[in-house]
Amino acid sequence: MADTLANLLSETRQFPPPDELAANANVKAEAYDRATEDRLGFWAEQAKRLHWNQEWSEVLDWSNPPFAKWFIGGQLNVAYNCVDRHVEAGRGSKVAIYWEGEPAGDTREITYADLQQLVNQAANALTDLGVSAGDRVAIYLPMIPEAVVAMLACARLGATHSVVFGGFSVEALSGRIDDANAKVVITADGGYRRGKPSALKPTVDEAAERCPSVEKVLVVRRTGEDVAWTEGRDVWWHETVERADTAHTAQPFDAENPLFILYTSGTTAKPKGILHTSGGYLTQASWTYNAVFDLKPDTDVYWCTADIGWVTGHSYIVYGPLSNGATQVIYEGTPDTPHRGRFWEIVDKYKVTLLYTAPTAIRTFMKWGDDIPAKFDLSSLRLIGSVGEPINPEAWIWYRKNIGGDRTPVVDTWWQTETGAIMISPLPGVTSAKPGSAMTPLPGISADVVDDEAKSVPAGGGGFLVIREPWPSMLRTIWGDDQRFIDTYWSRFGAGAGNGDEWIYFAGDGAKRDDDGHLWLLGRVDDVMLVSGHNISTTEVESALVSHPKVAEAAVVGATDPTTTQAVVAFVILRGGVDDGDELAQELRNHVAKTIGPIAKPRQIMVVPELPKTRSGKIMRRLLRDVAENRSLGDVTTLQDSSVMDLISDGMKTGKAED
Ligand code: 6R9
Repeated sequence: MADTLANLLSETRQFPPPDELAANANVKAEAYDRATEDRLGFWAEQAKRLHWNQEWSEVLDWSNPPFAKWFIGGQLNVAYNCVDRHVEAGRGSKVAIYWEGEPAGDTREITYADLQQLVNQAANALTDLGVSAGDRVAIYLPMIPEAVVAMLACARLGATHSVVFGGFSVEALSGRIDDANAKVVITADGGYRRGKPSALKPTVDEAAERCPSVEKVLVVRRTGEDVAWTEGRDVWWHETVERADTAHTAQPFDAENPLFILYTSGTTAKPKGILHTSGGYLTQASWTYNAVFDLKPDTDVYWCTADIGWVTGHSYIVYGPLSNGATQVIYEGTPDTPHRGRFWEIVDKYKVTLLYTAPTAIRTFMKWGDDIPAKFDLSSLRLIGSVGEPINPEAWIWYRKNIGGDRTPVVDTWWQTETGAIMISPLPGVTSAKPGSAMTPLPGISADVVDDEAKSVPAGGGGFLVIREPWPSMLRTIWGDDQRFIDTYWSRFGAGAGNGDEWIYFAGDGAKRDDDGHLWLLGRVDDVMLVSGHNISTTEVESALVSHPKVAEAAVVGATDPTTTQAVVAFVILRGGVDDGDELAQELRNHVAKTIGPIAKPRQIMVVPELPKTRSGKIMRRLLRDVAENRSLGDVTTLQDSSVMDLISDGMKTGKAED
């Protein structure tokens, strides 16, 4: 990418916070000034929202960059902070989790007192299985309460959990177990997906055979289907955890004690084990949850639709909400089971007030049609959030209007597995949000958009998104590979690149700063297209396509082109009820030219039924590039549904999509 990124799309709509929300907001505008004046003091103040057994002596140790330590000498127990302290404060009978299984009527209600007992039992059972502080435990479970319990039980013992998406292959699972040298794997016989039981245990059995570190496999009975059993290694959850003592005393651990490893899929062969520790991580996960979702613990019902195997599930299902004593919904299944209104039925049923989901889901709902959410009462919602990808302005507007009743703020939250918690987002009681913009860094976060030489780009400019100062929930390293940590995140700019003494974090996203100084995320810089000497972000062309009334979703890639270096190739999914007529491709090409300029006009447009996505819903553009350049497909192990690629390649071969 050259020093700037073309700034093509302009957006003038803006939505101020509702008066009542602004008046009662947990975090007000003054927080920005306070954090700017004294960043470390600001974070120390947020850390005090937690219970510490031993206070820290120093907020940040940045003497050995890029290896940070936060809250030096401080001691706490993460699980105690998420569970016990609420019970001790008299809130034991408050519901922590309304769990909704995929099969109709399969529900559980778990109070904070219940959760405390469950976590204590699991901690006792894990201790019996030989787990102690510092050990790694792999968790490969469906979206059932035991997943939350297992994570908290590890945290309680000072052990490190590594959650792997239920649904990843033997290859992916064994690679992750092996890399972390996990001693115990916690799994289930299976889970429910699209109305059918889907087995998990056979994958674990095969993976465990390849992983000599695995001593025990703890199995939750969820579907009741038959499973193979290895005596001496396998134990049932209901025969151990559910029979264990419900009392357990939590020990305090050092603020820098490892809390979890989470593998990012990445594009290269070997996944990166992102390491997060305890005190700083919990401080930022907890404070951002309170600030960005404006949680009122006595009245709010929160629902995050992410899977627990994604960082969003870690920070905004487990650690953020529970450390704040929230009441939340957890749903096991898919949005279309047994019907396409399932999400809205759940919002209506539990009177959800705060909803957090992903652009990929929002665009799917757009595709399914406005009439589906319209059938349900969504008036309980007071704030809705988005995470995972840039949200196209039109999808943002659709979300606000059809889900938020044209009333609720929308918070578009930018962050990464590596950042641990939200970094750039509106504050719902302060910010007048623009559709498609994550707006400004949160108080205490120093994000910037820079050119090739790490100089801030002026208003109206585009470039690389970087973070200039360490933050509490930052990754501490890549598990077992400090050098790769330095090479991957710290060697593009600043001291790590041999320029000056400022350590600058760069994790691969492009962004632009608009005339008001607000930030717009433009996707991964690896995806930026070079067309006739212009750097064009895939996000902007996709947003232009989605702004056409017939398009629900679009994925754009740059394919090698003999005359323009790269040419824009677009894959589009149409909105419900729209016909794929002969004129459509030309109409869409013209629409892009009109919205953002002729330079971005796609060479080719393909109408497709689905797009290749990772399990967290991110479009795998790499595979689309393979298709667009007629190559055989690269690594597909993290693909959600491999049959979509056949559909797309077939369409490409028939040439149907060419205009
Ligand atoms: C939380 C999560 C991180 C990457 C990140 C960026 C993209 C996430 C975004 C967003 C634009 C947002 N991303 N949120 N892009 N706007 N609000 O998604 O973590 O799975 O590690 O992905 O996702 O490209 O770099 P992770």
